[in-house]
Amino acid sequence: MSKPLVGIIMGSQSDLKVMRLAADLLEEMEVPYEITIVSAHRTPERMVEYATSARARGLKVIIAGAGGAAHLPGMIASMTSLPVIGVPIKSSNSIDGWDSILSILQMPGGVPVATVALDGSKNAGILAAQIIGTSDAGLAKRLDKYKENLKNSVLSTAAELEKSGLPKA
Ligand code: RP5
Repeated sequence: MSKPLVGIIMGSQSDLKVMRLAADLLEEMEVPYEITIVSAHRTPERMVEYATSARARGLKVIIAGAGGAAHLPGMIASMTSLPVIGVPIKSSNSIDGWDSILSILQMPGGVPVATVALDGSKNAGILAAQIIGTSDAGLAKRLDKYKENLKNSVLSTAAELEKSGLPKA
């Protein structure tokens, strides 16, 4: 197994059902990744260690997911110059998900977190692959194919709808 290029971390095991979609995408795109739990509030020392060792360990991008008072992505971004993609999660301690979104999105100037949609970890996986794909021609080809498949899927659904009309309710 090649050395991981993407680190996927999340605040709790309860985030895994969402965050595994990023891992699935990276597997599909053949991008080596690692995945673990790092909590900003429950394991702060582990968070510092993860962020400060990430570049030296060979990671190129970090995907960090958290819910509620979602400090993990921003705190990781404060300690590394690797790109950090934040995934807001609608968790058991979320009011309605906006708390997670705004905690990750509203970073101060100088410390960006590329924030995807609520529970949007699949897009986080795609974005991470696209970042790695800027210097990997084979991966860029696989990503182009992925987008081509998205287009073809919409076109064939549209053609089917136009031919058969509304499906029975
Ligand atoms: C956050 O609190 C985690 O990222 C998770 O989304 C949320 C709830 O965690 P658990 O109480 O389910 O462990 O830090």
